[in-house]
Amino acid sequence: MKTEKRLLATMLSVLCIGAWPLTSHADSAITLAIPDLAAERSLPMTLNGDASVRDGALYLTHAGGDLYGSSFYAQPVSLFNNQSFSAHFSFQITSPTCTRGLGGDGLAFVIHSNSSMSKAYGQGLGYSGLSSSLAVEFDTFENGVYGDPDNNHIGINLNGDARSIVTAKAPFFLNDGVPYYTWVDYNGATKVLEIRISDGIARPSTPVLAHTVDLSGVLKSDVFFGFSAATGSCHQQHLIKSIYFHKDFIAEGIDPVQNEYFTDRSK
Ligand SMILES: [Ca+2]
Ligand SMILES: [Ca+2]
Repeated sequence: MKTEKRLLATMLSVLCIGAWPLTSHADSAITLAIPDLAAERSLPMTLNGDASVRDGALYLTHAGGDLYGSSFYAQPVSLFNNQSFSAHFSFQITSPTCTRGLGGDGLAFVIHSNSSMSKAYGQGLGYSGLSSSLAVEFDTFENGVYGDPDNNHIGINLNGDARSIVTAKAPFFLNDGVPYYTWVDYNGATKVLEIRISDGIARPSTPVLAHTVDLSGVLKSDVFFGFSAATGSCHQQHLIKSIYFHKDFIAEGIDPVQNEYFTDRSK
């Protein structure tokens, strides 16, 4: 009897000791964590169209006319929990070429379920025509034909349609060369998609855009996530500088300030 008790106690202590590193690991492991592209030797992302990696950033386009570029995480990811996800990234749009700070055309955070890419330049922002897709666009050029409210807005776009289902006025001039920090969070249980943006690295408490949308009929189970951008007659450079993505909803959002995330290699 004594031996059995001792054995049980030993087993319990082993289980408890084993639980600590597992809990800590789960807290900080996310699908992809790239805090600083300048520190990356090889990016686990595809490069399409004009996209390139140089000078410590992912350039979706350089400042040339009529270009498209996109970059997606090379492995398909399963959004197993009702399409829930949380993403955080920083971007910078520089060198707009038209008068009064106007530049074309903007960039988008994109999740899609396709094997081929969009080649849409100009107002198509590099995602137009992608079926089974969600795009959160940061649009710096007004195209009335697609219902753009102005030349500095954020929009939610489904299935490659460049006409947004909802837009919000951007609280900053998106192409003024300042790095902006963005959070995109989707809770598949409530179907609420929230977008936050800041000129600092602390996550704002209030979203700039929150919208209820059922992504279960939009995205398939396996998806690719990444970014696209395009230029037209007006152009500018579109840069991504950090990328975080998790294949489930994180209620407080991804917090690059307080947490040291690392990429989950167990997929
Ligand atoms: Ca536009
Ligand atoms: Ca738009």
